[in-house]
Order: sequence, then C-alpha cells, then structure tokens
Amino acid sequence: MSDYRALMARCESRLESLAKQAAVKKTPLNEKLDAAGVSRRDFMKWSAITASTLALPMQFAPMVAKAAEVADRVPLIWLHMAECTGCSESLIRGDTPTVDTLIFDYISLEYHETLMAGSGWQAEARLSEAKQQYAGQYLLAVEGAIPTANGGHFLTIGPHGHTGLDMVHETAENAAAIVAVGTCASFGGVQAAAPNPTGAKGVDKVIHQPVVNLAGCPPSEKNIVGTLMYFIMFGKLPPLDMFNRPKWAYGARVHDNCERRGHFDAGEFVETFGDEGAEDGYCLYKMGCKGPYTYNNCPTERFNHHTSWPVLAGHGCIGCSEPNFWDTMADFEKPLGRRELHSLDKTVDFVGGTLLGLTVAGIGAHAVASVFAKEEKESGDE
Ligand code: FSX
Ligand code: SF4
Ligand code: F3S
Repeated sequence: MSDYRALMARCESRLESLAKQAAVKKTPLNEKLDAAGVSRRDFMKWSAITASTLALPMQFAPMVAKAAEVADRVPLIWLHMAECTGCSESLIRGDTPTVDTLIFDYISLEYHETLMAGSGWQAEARLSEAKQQYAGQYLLAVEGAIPTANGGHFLTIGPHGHTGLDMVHETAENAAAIVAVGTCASFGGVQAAAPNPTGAKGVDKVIHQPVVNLAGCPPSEKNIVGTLMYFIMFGKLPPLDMFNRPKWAYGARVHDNCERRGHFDAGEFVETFGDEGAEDGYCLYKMGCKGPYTYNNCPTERFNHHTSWPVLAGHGCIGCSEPNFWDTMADFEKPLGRRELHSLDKTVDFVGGTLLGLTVAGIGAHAVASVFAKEEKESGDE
C-alpha cells in the first residue's frame, strides 16, 4: 500500500506542476468533450476504466481525469520510419471520436507527418523548433523500424534527405521519454523479416536511452493512449516486461482471456475455415492461432472502439506483438505444434526462454493432449 501512496504523491505533484504551466490549447478539454457529445459522466467512466486498464487502484480515477485535462501541456513529437502507418490509423480511425482519440487530439502534438498540415521545408523547420523549444520535456513516439544498412540511406526524409537513423538519434537526445509505437518500432517488424535487406531494427537497438515498446501490428488505441496517460500522470515509463512492453497491457497471453478458451479446453476446434465449428465460434488453434504464445490484451481491450479483434473476426492470432513474429510464428494458418519439434524449440528460443515454461504450462497438458489425441484418432481412421 505504501508503494501506492508514493505513486499517488508522485502523480499529485506531477499534475500540480503541469497545471501551473500555461495551457497550450485555446479550447479546454471539457469544451471539446461537450462539442463531441461526451458527457461528464461518460468522461468519468472513461477515467475509471483507464485507471483499471493501467492496473491502478480506483483512487487514481480522478487523477486520470485531471491528467487528461492537462494533457495539452505535454509536447509530443511523433516520427514515422519504415512502416505502413497502421499504428496511427489504429488510433485515429473511427466514425465517431472517442475520449481516447480526443485526448490524442488535445495533447500538444508538435510534429506528426501524417496529421500535420505543413510539409517539406516547413515541416522540417517545425521539427527543429519543437526540439529546441521543448528540450528535455517532450515525449518522443517513433512509429516504424529504422533501416540501418547502407548508413541508413534506405530511408531518407524531408528536403535535406536526412536518414531516419539520424532523425531518431537527434530527436531522442533531448526527449523526456521514448515510446516505440508498433512492432516495427519495437522489434523491426515486417521490414526486419528474413533476409532483412535494409538492416531494419527496433528503436532500442539504435539508441542508448530506455524505450517502452508498444508492440502490435498495430497496437490498439487503448495501449497507445494508456501509455501516454501514464507518462502524463507520472512523468516516467510504466513497469515493463522482458521485451520492454508495459506489463499492464502485455502481462497476459491472448489465450488467457480469449472468449474461445472454453472451446480449446473442451477440445472443440475449427477444422477448416467456414465449417460448422467456425459458425459456432470454436477455438482457432488448429487454424494456426498463436494466442497461446502471444502476450497482449486484445481480447479485453479490442480495436476500433472496442468493436472487434482478430479471433472475434474469425481468424487466429498471428502473434503480432512478439519479436520476430513474421519469421517465428509463420505459417500463420498452421499450428506451431504440428511442426518438427526442433523448429518449435527454435521459435521458443527466439520468443524468450521463460516463455517456454509459461506457454507449455499455460496451454494445459490435457488440452494439448486432446488436440493431438483427436488428430491421431483421425489419422488412424483414414
Ligand atoms: Fe508496423 Fe505501424 Fe504494423 Fe503498420 O506503422 S507495426 S507495419 S500496423 O503501422 O509500424
Ligand atoms: Fe483463443 Fe486462439 Fe487460444 Fe483458441 S488458441 S482459445 S482461438 S487464443
Ligand atoms: Fe496481434 Fe494477436 Fe492481437 S495478431 S492484434 S496480438 S490477437
């Protein structure tokens, strides 16, 4: 409990000092919420849900609300490297604004190539101004992998042709904290898939500062905004797992909270896409679901205003929040367990030693046995 009191005191003093700074946005957040049709009650509900998503006790809910109200005092610089921009899309797409998207709009977004009006010389000048003006205070978000081969020249940006590698180095130098948004920025993503011709790497492989990895291709809006809220509230990075992912978001496997888990335990599987089992929402393990090997909160937080997530949409998880998943989790529509044992071992080595124990224990010996007993029976019947 004393830990929480210390955390609370830290949060209070951080929010007080942010509140004393001059507001950056002319329209305060409550007016923006009103205009978007979000009632005070809905906003307080959002604050309580966000506190619990961040694994904070309910006493923090009013502080989440206060942090949202002073979010415009926190400058954010968002760089795009080698990627598809799906991470930004995950956050900003929606037919109606949510509190999460409104907060992203309200934070002092100083530079974001997709969203800003300026381009070319103007954009470049804005970036260097923001870096100077807010040195030591800005939060740096990087989306996309950083090509490092050929001196980084596989990615050049802006009228001076700066390499992405140089931009990340220079912008990271005076950042208060650094967030890698998406699996590309966290671990290299699809660009780093074998044979990785551009030498693409995650942000933490090219700089020396600590980086929080918001893995996922893309990560959900909840995981992005939750991490921003944590930084606004505490001025520091959240507790992280072995791959530097926030524990509050990546602390459990997809399989642990999946709504099809009961079918897995009962040995009820989709055998081919579109069969009766698929209609009945059976488990997708035999269709290659990698939920048992993947740490993320997709089943509980979902995407696009909480409407859906891959398994609910009828396809297995492809392991998109794990390092090197393009190489280690493919074939995406076949279970890893059907491969030669040595190749499964290799995958688990990549994913991380401790995961092996957790995964094997977590799958449940009886359930695995039920999958393979059924398979053996089927092949015996042939
Ligand atoms: Fe990568 Fe984000 Fe996947 Fe795309 O940009 S994590 S390819 S969804 O958008 O970086
Ligand atoms: Fe859900 Fe996939 Fe686990 Fe089946 S294997 S319960 S579909 S996460
Ligand atoms: Fe990715 Fe699997 Fe979630 S594919 S989006 S981690 S369900």
